[in-house]
Amino acid sequence: MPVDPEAPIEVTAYNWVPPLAVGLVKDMRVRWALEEIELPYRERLLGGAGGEKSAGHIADQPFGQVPVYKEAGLTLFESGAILIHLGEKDERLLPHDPNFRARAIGWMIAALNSVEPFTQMLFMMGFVGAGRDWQEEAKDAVRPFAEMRLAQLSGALGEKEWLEDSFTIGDLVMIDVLRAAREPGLVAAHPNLVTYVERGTTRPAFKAAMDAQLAVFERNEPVTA
Ligand SMILES: N[C@@H](CCC(=O)N[C@@H](CS)C(=O)NCC(=O)O)C(=O)O
Repeated sequence: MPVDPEAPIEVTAYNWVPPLAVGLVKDMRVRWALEEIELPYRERLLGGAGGEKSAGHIADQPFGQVPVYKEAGLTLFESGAILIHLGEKDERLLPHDPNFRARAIGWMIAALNSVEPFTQMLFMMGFVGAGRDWQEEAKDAVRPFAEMRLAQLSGALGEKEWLEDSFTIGDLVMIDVLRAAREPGLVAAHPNLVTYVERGTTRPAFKAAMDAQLAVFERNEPVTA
């Protein structure tokens, strides 16, 4: 279990989030990657999501978000950048072969830039549009784009276990994006994506990361930053 208050690596997370975000906060990606490569980390807890951001946090993360990753001499934000950095430490996340590595990074960017914008927009409309008369119309406008991307991804994955020859940060982020796509029927329409998400989320490292994120909320941890 890599959460260790004495560890040299620090990951910033929230001590509280709204119920719909529990288990989905993006420090999960960093926790999961660290668990995969068995690197211990300490947690730095910010007050609840949506609260006021301290100047210190804005200096670390200009958008006031989590995750932030720190190690000696380096403060890094953006989950994708953090995962590339961790992948450079360990080929269990990013293979050494340059072409394989480039394709793994490509898949990670596809998750962040080609799939997540649509799935996340649908997710957001579920709460920013709650009780508004335009909610269903707005979701109907976005849903076909999300459906198209998932159909394309399903075609690319086919019957393969992972997007490339072995599990990489491309799979880690893609699976994290897919498991957050809670719009009914969206992922379920593609049995190979359903089993792909199951394959990722039953990895012991994922489970350990999830337990660590949930433990913070369950313990109602005090803010440490
Ligand atoms: N692109 C960023 C997104 C991070 C992000 O969306 N963080 C959310 C939690 S999941 C957050 O801190 N939201 C609060 C806010 O935006 O003020 C990344 O991948 O690191």
